[in-house]
Amino acid sequence: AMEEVLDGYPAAVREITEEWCGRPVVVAAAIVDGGLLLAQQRRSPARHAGGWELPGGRVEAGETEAQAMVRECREELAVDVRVLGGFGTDVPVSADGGMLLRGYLAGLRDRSAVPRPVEHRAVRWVGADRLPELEWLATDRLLLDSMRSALGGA
Ligand code: 9L3
Ligand code: MG
Repeated sequence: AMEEVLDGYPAAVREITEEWCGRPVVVAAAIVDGGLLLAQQRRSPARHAGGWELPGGRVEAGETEAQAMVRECREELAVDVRVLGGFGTDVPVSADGGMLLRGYLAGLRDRSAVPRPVEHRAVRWVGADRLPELEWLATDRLLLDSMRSALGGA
């Protein structure tokens, strides 16, 4: 589909677009509830252990990004989320074969559900003032301003 969209564009534009827009996507959920954002702490792989991130993972074949987000949040947190909108900008995940991290704003379907760290070391609800204190993965740290905005800050 992308080839058709790019038909007629100069070769340089096609190359750059395929290089960047054709990358596999890792979705990340900015789950917001009651003025707090959900962060989770990784236990693996070793280079990410202890780092904090937004929940999510790779989009699998035949899946939409929204479907991937719902699946990942079930797997990682054992809760159902709904996609509420876009979030931030794409961030390259350079260490992993040129994937792109793409965030979506999300909410809990059942607000009384309690997210559990199924695969992770810890899960925490964080207010805007405490966001910078966490040791975010480098990719997710680039989304700090967007996290603050999602919590209603400036
Ligand atoms: N990643 C970075 N920040 C995130 C997520 C969900 C993922 N918020 C990076 C870590 C891995 C890659 O993307 O290098 C794939 O993620 P996962 O499938 O290991 O969660
Ligand atoms: Mg994951």
